[in-house]
Amino acid sequence: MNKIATICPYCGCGCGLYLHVENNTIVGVSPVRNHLVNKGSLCVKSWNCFEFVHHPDRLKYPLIKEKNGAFRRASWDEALRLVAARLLEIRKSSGPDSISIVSSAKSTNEENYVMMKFARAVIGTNNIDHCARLCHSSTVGGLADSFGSGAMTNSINEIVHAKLLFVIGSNTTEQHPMIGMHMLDAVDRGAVLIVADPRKTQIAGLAQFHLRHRPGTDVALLNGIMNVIIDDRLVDIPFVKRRTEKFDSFRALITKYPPEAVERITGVSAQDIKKVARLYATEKKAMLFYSMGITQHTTGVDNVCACANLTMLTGHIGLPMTGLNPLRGQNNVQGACDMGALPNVYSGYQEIRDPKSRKKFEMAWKVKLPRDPGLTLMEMFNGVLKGDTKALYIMGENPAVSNPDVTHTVNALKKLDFLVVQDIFLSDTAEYAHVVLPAATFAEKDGTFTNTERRVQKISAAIEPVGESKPDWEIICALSREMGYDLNYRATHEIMEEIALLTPIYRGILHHRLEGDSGLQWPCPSATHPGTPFLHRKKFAKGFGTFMPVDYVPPAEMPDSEFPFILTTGRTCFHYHTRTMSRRTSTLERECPECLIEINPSDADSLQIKHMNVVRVSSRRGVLTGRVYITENTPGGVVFMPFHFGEAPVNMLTNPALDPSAKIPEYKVCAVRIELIK
Ligand SMILES: Nc1nc2c(c(=O)[nH]1)N[C@H]1C(S)=C(S)[C@@H](COP(=O)(O)OP(=O)(O)OC[C@H]3O[C@@H](n4cnc5c(=O)[nH]c(N)nc54)[C@H](O)[C@@H]3O)O[C@H]1N2
Ligand SMILES: Nc1nc2c(c(=O)[nH]1)N[C@H]1C(S)=C(S)[C@@H](COP(=O)(O)OP(=O)(O)OC[C@H]3O[C@@H](n4cnc5c(=O)[nH]c(N)nc54)[C@H](O)[C@@H]3O)O[C@H]1N2
Ligand code: SF4
Ligand SMILES: [Mo]
Repeated sequence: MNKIATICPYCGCGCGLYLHVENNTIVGVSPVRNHLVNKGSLCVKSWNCFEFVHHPDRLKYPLIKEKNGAFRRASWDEALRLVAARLLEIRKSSGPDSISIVSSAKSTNEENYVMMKFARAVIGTNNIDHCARLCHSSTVGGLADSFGSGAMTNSINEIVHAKLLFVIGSNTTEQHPMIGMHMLDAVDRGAVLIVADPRKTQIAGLAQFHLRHRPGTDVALLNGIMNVIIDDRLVDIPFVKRRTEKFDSFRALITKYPPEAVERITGVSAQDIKKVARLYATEKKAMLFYSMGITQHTTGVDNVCACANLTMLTGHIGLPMTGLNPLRGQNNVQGACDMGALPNVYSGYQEIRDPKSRKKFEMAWKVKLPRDPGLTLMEMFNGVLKGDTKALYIMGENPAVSNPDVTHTVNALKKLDFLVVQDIFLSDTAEYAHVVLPAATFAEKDGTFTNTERRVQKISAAIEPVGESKPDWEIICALSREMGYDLNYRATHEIMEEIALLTPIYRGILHHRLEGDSGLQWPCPSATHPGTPFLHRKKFAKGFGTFMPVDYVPPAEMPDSEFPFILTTGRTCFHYHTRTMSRRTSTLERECPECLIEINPSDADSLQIKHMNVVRVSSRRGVLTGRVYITENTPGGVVFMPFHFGEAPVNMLTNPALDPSAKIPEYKVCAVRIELIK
């Protein structure tokens, strides 16, 4: 049996594992013992991460849709020729910006780089985006304004040495289990754990303080905490003076948020706000963590800026065991952003609007590049319905289940002149495609993933690609050549060499430096640089850190007499997103076979609903049915549903209202009605 060291394909923790291979078949998994993140452990998804790889449903050859709507098997030659011809035709008749590209946070850095080069150099459009838009675009935007860099500031292996952990809007032990493990180790060593979450998650149950605020009231809560810190003279004045700007206007705004007023907005007692403020401000080794509870709001950027303000006010940034730590979701969502699979930047966040950057990429790629930022993910689908977007190329994403208000998305998918889906399975989205291209999984390819703490790690092929599937980068290169642009690499290390050459934060990151158990954390500006465990050490990436005064604004859609409940959506620990992989994994499916609607006992009582009764949930956008799970973990007035299940598509209900600058949808709050089905 061979043991191949690689990285888990699920979440952004980036755990190291071995795939055990016999006769080109993966027969088992085991953790890398010395890995800095998982230290010899794995979570349940990862222990079972080889089952989907060999699942009979894997796409094994290209498919072309026939006139009668059925797919037929095609050769690679035929499929690529068709895709190239259709894309060239559409570009000729409607211009390059009538084509949009969705890249993938499940694919490698090398593949995302190749995809963004394909969009910009081959198609000639900046219309490229990916699921980070639905996830941490508020972080990328908000932290660019506050600090100048939108990434997790500190490292996972610092957590155990911290003395205080403040976790806001992150269900860490379920969604980032191995980071959760470090947090619980810290608590065992005496660290104080504070959790702010409307739901009583597992980690909230383990916290000394659980602030159970109303969904969408984070700005008020954080402003209230900062009001106490200023009032009690707990501000780190030397830090604020030396390292930050615009403190005065910020302080003026914070006076509007005394804890008693904040109690009325959030439902958290003034007493608790004061206690938490004092604890956080006075402990030097205090780390702040957040995730989707902060970002997925129409005020996502404001929420992120409020978190950044708190770290600057207390000087809890730029040192080990401090910082502002957005937990990135997908295995390679950090990398997909780093590689410029975004409409406004090339790799390494180099602005396309900056003539110097554009010139550099034009010289390297030997083509003229488009100047204006492209469409964001939701704008692409709106563009289809408006008639501006004619073709979509979707690699490794399943918007027919994951977008908000999916009815709108599905209408757009149906209306497209041409849809290509490149996936490992025939996903819900792929059903609408004109051409489906079979991609190889993480276990069948080489390259790198960048985890949430900016750690770039090597993945290695354990087996040959299943059927005729190919690694994403090979497919895109072959398609480019078919379209007349010579995109050609012999292996993924050559792609990384090009990335390093053009991307200052990745300059020293080359495959041969990533052997071993720890990879390299960017920024890594030279071939001898050891990587950067924490950011903003002596100065912020943008020079001074900026206090951004942000006021509390309620969510876009609040409950009323017609739709009296707040629906908040998210995840469970046994399933992953649109379930393409986790439902094809018997252990995970066994543990969580159906979508349950979580409701508080008092609400269930008043609606005369019993445990496991079937209810109808409706919002202004759609209706679904499902069984209820009565639990105190969900607060009164709020129902919770995971978005994993195509059978109970919660995104038929969610509100597509967007944060005005980050364009992230408000997945965490919309108004619904619940009715018992007799
Ligand atoms: N098992 C599993 N793991 C995953 C994933 C998965 O699908 N399954 N997905 C990965 C991805 S891409 C991501 S982005 C991460 C997401 O990881 P998380 O962000 O931890 O997961 P979510 O369930 O989306 O939401 C987090 C928490 O926000 C809380 N919340 C809801 N509304 C509010 C609010 O207004 N304020 C605050 N403060 N909190 C609120 C919810 O109660 C929930 O506990 O998980 C990653 N890991
Ligand atoms: N209601 C609600 N909706 C949400 C959220 C929420 O909290 N609530 N969260 C949002 C967030 S944070 C996220 S990140 C998105 C996720 O949304 P998506 O990215 O659309 O969801 P996934 O199911 O992860 O889709 C990944 C696809 O890639 C395929 N795949 C896996 N590996 C590979 C590969 O190597 N190559 C290729 N080509 N394909 C591959 C999988 O089969 C799958 O179809 O969902 C968002 N939607
Ligand atoms: S914590 Fe995340 S990266 Fe680690 S094993 Fe679990 S799913 Fe994989
Ligand atoms: Mo995500």
